[in-house]
Amino acid sequence: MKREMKLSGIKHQHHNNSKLDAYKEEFDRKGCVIVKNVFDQEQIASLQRAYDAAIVENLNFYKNKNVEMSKKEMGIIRQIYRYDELFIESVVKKEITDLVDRFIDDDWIITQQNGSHVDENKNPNGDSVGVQVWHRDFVFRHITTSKPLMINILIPLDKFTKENGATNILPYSHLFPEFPSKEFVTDNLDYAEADLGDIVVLNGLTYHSAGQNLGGMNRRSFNTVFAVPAIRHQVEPFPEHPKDDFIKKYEKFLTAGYSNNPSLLEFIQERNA
Ligand SMILES: O=C(O)CCC(=O)C(=O)O
Repeated sequence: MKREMKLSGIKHQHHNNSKLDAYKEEFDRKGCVIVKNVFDQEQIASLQRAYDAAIVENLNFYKNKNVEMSKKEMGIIRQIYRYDELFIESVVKKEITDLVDRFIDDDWIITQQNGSHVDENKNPNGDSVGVQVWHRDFVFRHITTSKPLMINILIPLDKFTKENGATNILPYSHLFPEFPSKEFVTDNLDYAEADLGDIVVLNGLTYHSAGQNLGGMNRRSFNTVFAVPAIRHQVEPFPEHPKDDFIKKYEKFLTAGYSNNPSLLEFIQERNA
């Protein structure tokens, strides 16, 4: 039997008119939401193949570079769309851009897109490959905002389960500037358990961490960060050697016409426009 909801002393109540409204309400209140069935199995299979190839290409890329890779960098494929356009193509489809338009409610650009995989952890007390550090994607910011300035969308390329390292999320943490105590985190974290085809959407201020993978299988995903254009790109947005019409196709999503460093005259002209 469905229990009737009774209210008392409430003059204002939020109402949703569509499924997207309902997702947005959950996102606004909790700082996170899992949106179901955004990708079909064929799209996921292509992304899985592209991801496996990107792991190899990424290792090759760093092989002869004189750069020290910290442990925290393991399991991350920075600017994954450099290796395959499919990654950026898959997040600029209407279903995703409509959601981002709605959730950010402002101009936005893609400031980062990183692969993130957590390999099986053979040592339950230690870390394995993967970003198992608590953080906000809006890094170093101990603030709250009345509207999201940044959101990030994690796309699972393997089913996310508690056992295989589903992202650990601290719901409502976008509403508090500081990171809570160890006890609070342990008692209140949620596991973003998601099926293939689902996407995990977080406010850029929501604290999260990749989970420990004790599940006997690797867990792949990629994370795209969308932010108002006042926020910098993590790295120069265009790959060193972009393929044919990459810039033409994706400039709109990567810069939205905002130049990172307008000249003084361009700046004044933009203000007059
Ligand atoms: O892979 C994950 O579960 C989390 C990834 C992540 O935290 C990030 O890309 O910012």
